[in-house]
Amino acid sequence: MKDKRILTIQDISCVGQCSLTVALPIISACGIEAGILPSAVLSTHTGGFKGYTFRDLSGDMLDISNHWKSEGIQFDAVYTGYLGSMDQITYVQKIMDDTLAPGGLRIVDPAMADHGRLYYGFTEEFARRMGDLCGIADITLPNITEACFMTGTPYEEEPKDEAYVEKLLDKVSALGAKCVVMKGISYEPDKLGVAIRQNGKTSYYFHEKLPKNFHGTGDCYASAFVGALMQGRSVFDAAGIAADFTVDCIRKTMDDDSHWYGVKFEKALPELVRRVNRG
Ligand code: PXL
Repeated sequence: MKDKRILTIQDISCVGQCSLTVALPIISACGIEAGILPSAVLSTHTGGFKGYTFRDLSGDMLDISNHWKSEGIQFDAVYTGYLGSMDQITYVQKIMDDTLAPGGLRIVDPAMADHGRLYYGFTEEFARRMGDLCGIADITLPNITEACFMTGTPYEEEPKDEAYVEKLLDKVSALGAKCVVMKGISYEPDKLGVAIRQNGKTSYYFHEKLPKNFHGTGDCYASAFVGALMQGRSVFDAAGIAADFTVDCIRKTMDDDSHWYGVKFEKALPELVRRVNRG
């Protein structure tokens, strides 16, 4: 049997438990080979550390993928996360065209914003450009904030109103994305969930809402989703497995106040592996 191989393109934040330092171990733990294309190297992520270093690797991205092309290396999916510039978005579009195997999936997590605000260094123009990348995606995984920025929609924290969520899903779908997995939906006080828009229909997966938020949970979510999907789970099942994994990551972290910068996803991997391999 030919096993699946994916490529993930995002930065390396050396410390901080996000982007490639979580994507690679999580996808590998799911039993899927992961090639990586680091778009930048930072000493830490940008959310709460001061004075971090930033080495832009944009200039290497096409050289790396051209080498793969010359070697005939292809991937069953390309999954993108945090990207540092609009040029990188352009390069990613070409790298997807050049390296995807026939039928390969474009999976775009527009990791750039949360809780109504863009991450440090991003502009509204960048957000609209990210909307173009989501527009060519087979599956995109925005949170509510990212969906709002990409579609020019006023932001509502944890919208209670189903009509608002449906409208937002319509707008992200109108960008061109074939399937949208939107995170951060809450219609009841102690439940949080994801809305999945596929083939014009919306389904929901709800889970317990924990009282704390952490950096990097979007990356844990997207990585577990990719791992489960590439192991043959449906989009709906993968969205649920990824949600439960992310809740478990938060639960295993929230009592340790010294661990403010990310989640202890390592502790939640054994259960993820069991779930992904169960039938
Ligand atoms: O988790 C998203 C992320 C990835 N990479 C970098 C970040 C962040 C979030 O702040 O700063 C560099």
